[in-house]
Amino acid sequence: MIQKTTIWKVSTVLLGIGLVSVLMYGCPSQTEMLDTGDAAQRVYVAPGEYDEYYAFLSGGYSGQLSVWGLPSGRMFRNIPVFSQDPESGYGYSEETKPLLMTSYGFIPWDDSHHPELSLTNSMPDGRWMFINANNTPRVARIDLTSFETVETLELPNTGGNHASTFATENTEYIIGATRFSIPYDMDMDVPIDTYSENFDGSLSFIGVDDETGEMSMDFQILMPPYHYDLGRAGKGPSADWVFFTTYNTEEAHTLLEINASEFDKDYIVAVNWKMAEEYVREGRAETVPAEYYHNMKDENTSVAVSNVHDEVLLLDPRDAPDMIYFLPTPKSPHGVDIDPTGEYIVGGGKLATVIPVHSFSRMLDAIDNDAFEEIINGIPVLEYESTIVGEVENPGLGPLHTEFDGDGHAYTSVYISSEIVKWSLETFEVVDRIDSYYSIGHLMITGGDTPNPDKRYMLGLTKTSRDRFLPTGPKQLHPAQLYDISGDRMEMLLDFPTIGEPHYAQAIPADQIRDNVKQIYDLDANNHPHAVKRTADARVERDGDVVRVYMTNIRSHFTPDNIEGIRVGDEVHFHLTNIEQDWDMVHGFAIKGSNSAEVLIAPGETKTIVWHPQRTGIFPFYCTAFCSALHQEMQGYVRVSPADTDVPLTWRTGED
Ligand SMILES: [Cu+2]
Repeated sequence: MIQKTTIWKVSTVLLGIGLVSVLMYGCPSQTEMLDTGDAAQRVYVAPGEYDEYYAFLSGGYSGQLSVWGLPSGRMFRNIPVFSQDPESGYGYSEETKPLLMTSYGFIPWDDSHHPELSLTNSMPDGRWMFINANNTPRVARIDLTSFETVETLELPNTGGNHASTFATENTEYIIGATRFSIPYDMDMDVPIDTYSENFDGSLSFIGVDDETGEMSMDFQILMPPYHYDLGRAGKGPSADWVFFTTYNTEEAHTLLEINASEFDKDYIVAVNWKMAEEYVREGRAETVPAEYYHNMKDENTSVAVSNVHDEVLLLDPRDAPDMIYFLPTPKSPHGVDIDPTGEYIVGGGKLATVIPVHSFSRMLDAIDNDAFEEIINGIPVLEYESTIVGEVENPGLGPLHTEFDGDGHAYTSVYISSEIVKWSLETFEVVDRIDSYYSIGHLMITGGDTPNPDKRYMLGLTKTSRDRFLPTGPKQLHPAQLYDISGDRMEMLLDFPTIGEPHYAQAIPADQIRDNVKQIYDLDANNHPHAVKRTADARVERDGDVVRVYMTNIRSHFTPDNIEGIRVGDEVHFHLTNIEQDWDMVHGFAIKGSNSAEVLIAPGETKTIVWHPQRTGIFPFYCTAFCSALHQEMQGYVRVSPADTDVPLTWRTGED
């Protein structure tokens, strides 16, 4: 009975919202329709020409990161990060499998959300890309010379890492936070209704080595058991600070749709990370047990290696004064975004009727004046009026994320009324609005989260496509829409399909990356322990049940290509070295009955597939990448004999 009443309440609330939206907003605004020839010209990149920007779109539930050109909307590559990849063999090859290791074992698939380019002076420097795994909390680093995932780091004491990845001004830290509060003590088995006593929140500060990019779990901050949604680092005057949004300050653990929407305001958390770092260096953090994996590709061997850590530094705000504050913000805010000057902190109150804008300088004054409403677990709550500097009226229904054009305007995606609103950072008034198709989540402006945006393009990442494309079954794709924002009015240029469900994107001028992109792996620098660099060194070795095939690949043969003396029950390691040194001369390897799929090997690289032959017989293997006119001839055979066979181990290529 109670449940039914509650469900009624939800429906009434939603009906109310719908009604209000119709009354307030009437029909959706008319899309500014460009002359289609004009729009086509603005996105047209002639065959053989390059795009101006690389754009990186998260894959959402595909766990990947895809790379696109702007303005053309052409896809270049899908980079596997938190998921095995049936195209490249990432997560199947022995060299890459450790990157998917966690304290919960090998996880072949996760949910990737927010890509972040590494920063120097708050500007993208084109070195690395970071992205979070939302489900089993992790962050990953992608090397932008190879466009490959080279490192993953698990976040302990975290239940869902959504507020990640966002970088401080010189990538000193990548931040993360628990989306769902959970008991901080590992594996704690308690009734869920002891939420308030036993559950905690946490913020994570992941250090990044300036030279190598290597990440480390530097410290965490203990937080009240709220939910932490998104984050951003400050810039300019606010560069020493990072900001997170909270929801569920009600501390509900059931029916959150209602129970986490009771309060008028939740909080934006402001953390002085430099001060936090000092406190940690002074020894104010406590060492607490934790179990988490750190996996990284070894630069020398190119083999990823896992390390397990068993403790983490935890800073309690009660032991760290003047470091962290709550800014009351209506209502269950989602995005928190900092304008190019570093002065404005914009909340995306997804249930709020206004877009609240806090002032960083007023925040500092409020702290100086002790303008506190209360103190929660050592964290002062600043008075709303003391920090707020504007409320954007009539912003549409369900504001989520904001980026900036560097020309005095902010652009906020609005989910329920399915539009983007452009508003002035001077008057806090809406100056333009445009429909999105449909139900927009994040938006991204070229450089729109930096101190120096390019007032060029805006990409809207929408949740449903409905009637926009040829239908392909009940599930619709999640499209991206490209807008020109160089003029006074926003203009839609292009609508294109994406991979998975992009939750955020980052873009960088192509010339910051293009010339640094690797074309081959240098064979001389290949220090893989099982590499063979000359066909003459190719061989097969047996050690008990383990057989190692040291095989070279070059147009158009494998060496060796006939192998006999393999036994049922063996564990066969195919160590494949592509000894080509030409760009794009990729070979692949697949053998019948292998459950490891196939693997692609770039020029100069060594990759390993493990095969467990379960039956006797002749097993063909072949190159899966079309590499030459005689690609079809790039093949071989393995003979598998019974476990007790006396067939000797032999291998050859071409000899009688
Ligand atoms: Cu080939």
